[in-house]
Amino acid sequence: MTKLEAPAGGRGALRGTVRAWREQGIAMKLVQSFLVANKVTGFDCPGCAFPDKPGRPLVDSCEQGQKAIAWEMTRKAAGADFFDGKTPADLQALGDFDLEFQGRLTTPVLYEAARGTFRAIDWDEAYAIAARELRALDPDTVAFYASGRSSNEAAFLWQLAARVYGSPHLPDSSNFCHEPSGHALTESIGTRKGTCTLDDFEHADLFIVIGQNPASNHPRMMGALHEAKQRGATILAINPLREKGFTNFSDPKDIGELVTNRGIEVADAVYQVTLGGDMALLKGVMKALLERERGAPGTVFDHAFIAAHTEGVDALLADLDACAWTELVARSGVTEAQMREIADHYAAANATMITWCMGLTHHPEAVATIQQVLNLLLLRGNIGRRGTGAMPVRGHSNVQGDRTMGATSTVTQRWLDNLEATFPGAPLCRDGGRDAAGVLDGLFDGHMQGLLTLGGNFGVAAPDSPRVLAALERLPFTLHIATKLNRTHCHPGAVGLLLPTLGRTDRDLRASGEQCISTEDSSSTVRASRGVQAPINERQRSEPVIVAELAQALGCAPTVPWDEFAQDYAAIRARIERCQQGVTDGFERYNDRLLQDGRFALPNAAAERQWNTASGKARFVAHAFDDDTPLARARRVHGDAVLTLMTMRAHDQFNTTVYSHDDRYRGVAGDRRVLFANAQDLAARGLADGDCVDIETLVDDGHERRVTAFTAHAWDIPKGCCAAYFPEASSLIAASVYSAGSRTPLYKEMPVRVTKSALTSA
Ligand SMILES: Nc1nc2c(c(=O)[nH]1)N[C@H]1C(S)=C(S)[C@@H](COP(=O)(O)OP(=O)(O)OC[C@H]3O[C@@H](n4cnc5c(=O)[nH]c(N)nc54)[C@H](O)[C@@H]3O)O[C@H]1N2
Ligand SMILES: Nc1nc2c(c(=O)[nH]1)N[C@H]1C(S)=C(S)[C@@H](COP(=O)(O)OP(=O)(O)OC[C@H]3O[C@@H](n4cnc5c(=O)[nH]c(N)nc54)[C@H](O)[C@@H]3O)O[C@H]1N2
Ligand SMILES: [Mo]
Repeated sequence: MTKLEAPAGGRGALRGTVRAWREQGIAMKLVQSFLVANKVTGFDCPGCAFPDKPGRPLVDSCEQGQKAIAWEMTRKAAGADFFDGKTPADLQALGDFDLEFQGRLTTPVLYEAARGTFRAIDWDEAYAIAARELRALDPDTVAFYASGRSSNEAAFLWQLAARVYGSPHLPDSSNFCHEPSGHALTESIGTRKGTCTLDDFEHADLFIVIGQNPASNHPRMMGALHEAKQRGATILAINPLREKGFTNFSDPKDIGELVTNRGIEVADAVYQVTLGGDMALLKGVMKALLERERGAPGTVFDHAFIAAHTEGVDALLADLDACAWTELVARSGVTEAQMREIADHYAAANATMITWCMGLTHHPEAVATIQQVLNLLLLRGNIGRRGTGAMPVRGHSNVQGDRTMGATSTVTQRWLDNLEATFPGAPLCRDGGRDAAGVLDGLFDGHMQGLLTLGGNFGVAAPDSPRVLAALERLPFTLHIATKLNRTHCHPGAVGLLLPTLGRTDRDLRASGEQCISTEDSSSTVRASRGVQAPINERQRSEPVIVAELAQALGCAPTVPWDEFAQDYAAIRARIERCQQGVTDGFERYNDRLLQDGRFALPNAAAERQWNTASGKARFVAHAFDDDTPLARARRVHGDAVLTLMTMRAHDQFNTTVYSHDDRYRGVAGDRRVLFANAQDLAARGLADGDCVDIETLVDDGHERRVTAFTAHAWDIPKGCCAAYFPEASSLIAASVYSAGSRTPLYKEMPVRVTKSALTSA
């Protein structure tokens, strides 16, 4: 069926790009930005964190990147005229799309509950108010959230400012995202980061893409897969949905496909696993491999690698022996034959890469499941060889770099020692801090008193969004540094500041000249990024400048050269280099290499087969199934009434930023309040395609969660599973249940009940 339709990518992607620019009122920027996005001389695309290829001719950003760029480069502005006299209720009345559509923020804005309205103020007043409010609070009640859009330089200053102020609470968007990947990788192979580079994409002969929709969320990865497919590689997708990028994709860079408007089937097969069924599926694949190995010893497992480099294989094999096929089939929703087929492909491949994204991380057993991915790779020595490896494909363009810069609640003692040595005389909070889940607890129980954010949309991205937004209004103080207005900003504390920042695409001129910042992608390449467009308004300041000036106004650490940092970001990088000694290898001559070559790669020990685990070996980690997940508990109480809900992205959004109400690749237009469900599940509830439904969460924690008037779509999704878009369905996600070990919200495994609505869909 899909063959006759326009492919994903291709002409549609080019049309989408042109439309994105036109909507922002920008003519002819297209060509220029295509030329400079992700080029050595230009800026790092503010979209996803997939690595870019230096020296690639002409086009190396994608439709989705171009949307993110156009959205940021808009000449529309929300300034004093827009804010003065408005109440929070006025702003809350606007939809998410309309809030951001106001354009770029251009002036500091203050909200005071005593007045009840917002008003534009100048920077000095903003810093003075921030300093006054922060001094009045106990630092232990203040959190500093970072989204992954900022730069290494801003993230470094952010964590430094928090710690000298006295707060260790540095929640970040990673807590909502790839947190379980970091946990699993660290325990299993001694690195927090993925082991693959673009070179591996060019040399793998099997790709297993799990829980990821790259056509919408990492289109440059689709380009890499498309190339791999054309040179004969096998690509397997494990996903409850037959995402269109897998079944029919045309690379917009392929002129032939563009002319014919024909795509290719990029994936050789899509295995439609049930939501949360991946651990069982991966165990099934390994069980099949074990059986093959026993039938013909030495032909499947890489015994030399296992003996020299790993520990724990016996416990894993014992676990596989103990699992019955019937159980693995029931839990995964795929057949034994399908699991054996994946095993056959895997055994036949010389070099395998496995990539994954939120389909694995937003689940209760996320860490355990990702460790099965690593177990599978280790069995055939598929880490540390060309064309092999484990790749958690990161979300935000600099989410990995923010972590490398210590902007997170858990850092090593060595990092804190280095900070102290680099900034003698600066008082530094060395306590362990709250992650996002800890901050949410503190917001609900009244412990937290202040929230500062460096980008992001905390109150909407978090689980239980309505409760979080209400809790933010109860805080004495909130401060947000942002490019555009979003819903979190509409719920200020008693005193609320909104500070307008430059983005990636904006030229950044300081006393020492034009500045560059740096970012780190999913393959640990650090690159320079320079804006190309004059800022829309001279009042906007860059993130490093805002954070440095804020910290200076606060006056906690006069020995830190905040002013120097604000004038010359090379001075920040010089300190970063010192602080990375013994923490992250590869930052030597940070400034020189960045300026000379535009980029450099950080080494990855596991990719060199050096395992920074306690034993010095890579570890096979066996896990039993957990039968006490929120889903299992709901099933025990509500039986077949329970469906498993995942919240996911449409093609036309970047996280909480919604570009349009269409999802071109899923054939949905003009409506985001939709529920994708299996036709049999709908029928069992007396429902049919097109019906108007209500959805209610079945987590027994004393809170009711319900959305109404969603339109049901009968969909090709495994029985028992359903899907809706985030943020429209975000209020259904409970902030009382998290994934084991990493405390990531269960955005893709909420037990829900679906019923006919008394209302009619919009
Ligand atoms: N254009 C664009 N690009 C983006 C983003 C964006 O919003 N827009 N967001 C960025 C960010 S921060 C991130 S983290 C990434 C997100 O990138 P993705 O992880 O691709 O995004 P989601 O829409 O959350 O999609 C999850 C995918 O996992 C599948 N899935 C869900 N549950 C399961 C499961 O239990 N098992 C398996 N095997 N599959 C499952 C879903 O069907 C879907 O295909 O993209 C980044 N890039
Ligand atoms: N239900 C549900 N919820 C989810 C998810 C899900 O799949 N389902 N996914 C989760 C994931 S993977 C993630 S990563 C989080 C994302 O959570 P966040 O990172 O908190 O949210 P974003 O929507 O990416 O933030 C968008 C805002 O960032 C600001 N911004 C954009 N660019 C810049 C910049 O350069 N500088 C600054 N200072 N601000 C900027 C703009 O004001 C914009 O409105 O959401 C999580 N929430
Ligand atoms: Mo993410």
